[in-house]
Amino acid sequence: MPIDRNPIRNIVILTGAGVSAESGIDTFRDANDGRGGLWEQHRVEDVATPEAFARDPDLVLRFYDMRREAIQTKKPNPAHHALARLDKEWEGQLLIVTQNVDDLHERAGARRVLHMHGEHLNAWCTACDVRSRWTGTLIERPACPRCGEPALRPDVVWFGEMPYEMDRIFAALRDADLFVSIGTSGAVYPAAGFVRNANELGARTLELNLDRSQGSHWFDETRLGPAGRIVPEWVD
Ligand code: BV8
Repeated sequence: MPIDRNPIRNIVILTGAGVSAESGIDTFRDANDGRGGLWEQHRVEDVATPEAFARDPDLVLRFYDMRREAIQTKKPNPAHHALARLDKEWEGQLLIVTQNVDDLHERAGARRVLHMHGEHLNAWCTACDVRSRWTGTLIERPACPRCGEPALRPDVVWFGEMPYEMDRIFAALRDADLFVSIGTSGAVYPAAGFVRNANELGARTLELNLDRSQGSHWFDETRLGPAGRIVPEWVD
């Protein structure tokens, strides 16, 4: 059943790895496929940290080079396209806050997108602190396009680092009449806590997910199924 559009003016949508799963991008923690968020037998939480980068930069750069290359062969799925349609049509405030570092929301045509955990297709120079679009690899320590130093790291928020644009996210939550969470396990904070902020601020809360998440009990409503089907059903 589509959104009840009358009392809703302002929407915040949080997406996680599950919205890109049907595009062929692995999720992090799907226990039901037995991987449990492993990469080369490393837990993501152990690779996606500044400490891991300091300890074994080649391992971390290889992890991101492999994923940066992989996403460029993937395409948006019906969930991304439905959210892009909603973004285009919605006259009130709308913000897609994504934990994902792929660019599939944008490639589907969404414009009001905020990458709170950074973007695979950017590199961040630790020498001059400038971020540049980067589709190549980093393992060979290429020169920063701005300062020329071989000091580029993935522009991705690691565990223990502050997610991007938190002020903008909380401002959107304060205005929201509806908070929708799509394809996230509710395992990682502060994103996993947004539903509680939304509840306290008086918004209605809806979860669209393949399985119940760690935060399902905080939502007014949970609809289960693949995002490629249940997101267009919700939007259209
Ligand atoms: C911070 C970038 C503070 C890297 C990522 C104890 C308690 C509470 C918090 C903490 C704690 N100990 C430590 C913390 C903080 C920590 C945290 O939350 N840790 C967890 C593990 C407990 N958080 C942080 O460190 C954050 N920073 O807190 O900073 C601070 C304060 C002051 C100063 C400095 C700092 C930073 C967190 C960001 C980490 N970076 N990503 C990368 O991508 O490589 S997190 C990583 O997990 C990804 O971004 C991912 O998006 C995110 C969340 O995962 P999900 O997107 O939910 O994906 P997941 O696989 O888990 O779930 C997929 C879901 O989809 C499932 O539910 C599945 O059912 C569903 N699904 C699957 N297929 C489909 C589907 N749904 C629909 N359709 C389908 N087809």
